[in-house]
Amino acid sequence: MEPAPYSGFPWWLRWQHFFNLFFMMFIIRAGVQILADHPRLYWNRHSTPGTEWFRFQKPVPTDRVWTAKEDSVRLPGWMGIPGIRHSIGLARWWHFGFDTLWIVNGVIFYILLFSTSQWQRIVPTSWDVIPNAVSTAIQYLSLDFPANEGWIAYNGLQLLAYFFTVFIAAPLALITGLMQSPAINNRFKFAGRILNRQAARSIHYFVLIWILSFILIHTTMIYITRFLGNLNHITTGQNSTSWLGFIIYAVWMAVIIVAWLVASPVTLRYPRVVQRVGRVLIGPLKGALEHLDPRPGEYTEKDISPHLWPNGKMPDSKEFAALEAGDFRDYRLRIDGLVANPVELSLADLRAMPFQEQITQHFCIQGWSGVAKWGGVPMRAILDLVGPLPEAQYVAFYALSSGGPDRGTYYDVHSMEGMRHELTLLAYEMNGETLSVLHGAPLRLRNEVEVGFKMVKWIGAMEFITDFKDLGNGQGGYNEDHEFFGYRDSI
Ligand SMILES: Nc1nc2c(c(=O)[nH]1)N[C@H]1C(S)=C(S)[C@@H](COP(=O)(O)O)O[C@H]1N2
Ligand SMILES: [Mo]
Repeated sequence: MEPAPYSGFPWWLRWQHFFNLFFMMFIIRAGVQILADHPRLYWNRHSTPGTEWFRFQKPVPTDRVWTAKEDSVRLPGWMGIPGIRHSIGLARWWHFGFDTLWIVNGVIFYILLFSTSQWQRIVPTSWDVIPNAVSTAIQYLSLDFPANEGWIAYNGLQLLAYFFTVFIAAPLALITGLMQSPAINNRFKFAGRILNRQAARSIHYFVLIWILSFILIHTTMIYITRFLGNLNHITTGQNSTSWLGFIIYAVWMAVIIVAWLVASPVTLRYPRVVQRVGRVLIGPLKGALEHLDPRPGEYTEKDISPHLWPNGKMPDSKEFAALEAGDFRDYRLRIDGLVANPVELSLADLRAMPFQEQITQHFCIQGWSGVAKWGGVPMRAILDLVGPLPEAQYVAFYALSSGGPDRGTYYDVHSMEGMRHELTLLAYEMNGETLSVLHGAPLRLRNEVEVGFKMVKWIGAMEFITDFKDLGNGQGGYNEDHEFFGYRDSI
């Protein structure tokens, strides 16, 4: 074969190939960890148990309450990052942080590819590629391997595989990743209806399967066709069979293996550091995009999900049991802090206030979603009643339940802007009926510009504050303190 202008592998391509592999390893591990937090895939927006087309968890039990947190699966630490159960908070920092690096690497790769002749290696320029690929496939299947001409040009099958991976699978991973984000999925109304969050999760998973198959076949072919030659192409950039290629390859693999082995233990030892690094890498971009744009009337009765996954740690105190036994007649919502008029309100007081009903989509950080109708007191009416002082910047919601074993009260902090939103409610009804304890009775928050974990259920008190540094560990909520979630995590 005549050497083409793009024969050989320039230095930038060799280094980018290494970085690509390095980033992908951790993106994949953290991604599988994220999937394990809700180990079910659906095509419908409702995440209805029983309608999943894939799961690696037993069917949802019907004889007992089964929360989304209980459904989370534990992965071994060598596989997921960091491996322990329900560690999506930390896995997300890894996944998104490395995504950023991977995308920067990818964009540079695209630019260099097209500003040199290298693109001709992996972009088919004639339909001949199809018959060529078919005949190569037949050769492979009959174990009569075609000569490895990889230095000069790829055969039809390689061409198609590389083209699909670089120009279809990689962009699809990005698009379906973004469309899983509550903020983005909710903002692009029309696109979000077609590529709903669950469909985006499912396609994202197919991309994973493609990439894993590609890595497996690609690596196998490296080993069984002219091993040293292949290694030299991608390491030394020489068309030779020198052992130097093998040595560089071995060093690269050693770097990856060491990083692989330390990733989970280091994450568990220094979780805040992982969070900080992740925030440096993705934080500003993430912050800029973290805006849901829920509209009244966006969903109608027929959109209501047959089942909304319950979540959270149920209240288990004697006091709560007593309140529940008395149908919450003795329940009082305490509202104080930086307000002109602190109050204590009974359910009857709340029911006497203005009533608002809305049908909205709920997004849990774990990956599930669902639509429900909520009824209760608009937060604007509460603001009018208590009169927040000008210093009030945030509202802390405290639950009548703990967040986890011995770690204190579940709470979360919201901005005043969120409180003034027309869809922010203190809900005591769900789908036209009195709210059940499972979903937060006597009173739960609906702040539709936020994701699930911020919507405190079983609310005991609301406090208007200037800053949340002094509450809990100072991160703005129970999950922010203990699960390393971001203050807003709607991406
Ligand atoms: N008090 C309290 N509120 C909570 C939680 C919790 O653990 N405790 N979990 C949150 C999470 S993670 C989600 S997704 C929603 C779930 O609401 P649902 O059970 O009505 O679906 O409640 C939120 N509110
Ligand atoms: Mo959640």
